[in-house]
Amino acid sequence: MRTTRLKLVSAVAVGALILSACSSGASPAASAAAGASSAASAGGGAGKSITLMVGVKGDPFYVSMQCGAEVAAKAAGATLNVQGPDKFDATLQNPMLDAVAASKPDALLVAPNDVTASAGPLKNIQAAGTKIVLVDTIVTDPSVGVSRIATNNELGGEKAADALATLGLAKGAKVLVISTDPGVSSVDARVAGFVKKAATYGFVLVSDTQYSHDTASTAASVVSAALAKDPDLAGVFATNLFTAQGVATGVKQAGKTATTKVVGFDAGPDQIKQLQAGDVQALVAQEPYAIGQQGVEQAIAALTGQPVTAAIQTESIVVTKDNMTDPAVSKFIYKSDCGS
Ligand code: T6T
Repeated sequence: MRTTRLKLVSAVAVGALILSACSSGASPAASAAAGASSAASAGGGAGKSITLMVGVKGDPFYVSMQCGAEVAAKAAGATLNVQGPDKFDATLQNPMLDAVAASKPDALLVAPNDVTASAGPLKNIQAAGTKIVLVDTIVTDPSVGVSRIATNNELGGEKAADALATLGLAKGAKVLVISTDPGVSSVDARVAGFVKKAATYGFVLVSDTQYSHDTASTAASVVSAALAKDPDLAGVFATNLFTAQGVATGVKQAGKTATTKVVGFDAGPDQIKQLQAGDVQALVAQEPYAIGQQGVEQAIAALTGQPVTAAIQTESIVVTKDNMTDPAVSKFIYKSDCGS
């Protein structure tokens, strides 16, 4: 089962929340809402302009999302323009969103950088008639977006705690969470899920959540300071790609790889190399390609009067050195470009 979705079929039953589980084989798009996928694949988006505003440029998670969005846009006959800030930072993304408002695309797929700070620019864009689909991250204001598509991040955080338990951490084991920044919906939910599940195992958090600002070198410094303070730190949960890469590097540099287990989120090519090398023990991989593909399909559905799915939750899977070559798992590994 790859995609679980919460459906709000707005056209016929506003307010009716339907929980359903769908399974798909080869293509995540196959499990998209029927109206959305048929409108998109039949060229139903011919002539429509779509902008994808990613959370940050050059991140393999968003590269994979772009690849999925490109395929869906091409199938629909729509144009896709991709943009993103150099850092995951609302003060950089918001001016770009203001520029999108001026260009008035038919639809905007966006991964907002902050649950509150991103809301104003998005409301302006929406008020001008652009259909917004939130992909990966959200804003707190529920009025923004016709559809929201993201990993079940809280469940992903729980899986990270489960992975540490599988790696042998038991009651009393000291653990630390290193995230990016507070106010990012995706990673905040992962932290919440992890903390909740870690408590059920009796893990002991050595401090409040620490922050990397989405920078690997900062994550490495944070974990090395934590190891200096708590040399018996048994596990670290790093909530996203660059944080996980930096934590694995920091633990290795401290000579603690044998005793401090690292579980990260995401599955970029460099993370997979770290997994192979034994510098990180498990990764919770998402489905960014599916998020991009379904994002375009929902946008086109909204633009063509088809039923729109208000909330779609995509899957995650725990990748380890042992299972990473299994095709059912390796298909979750992210792309560094759309040709790979
Ligand atoms: O983990 C992803 C994404 O889901 C999150 O919102 C931000 O960080 C990533 O892009 C990975 O770097």
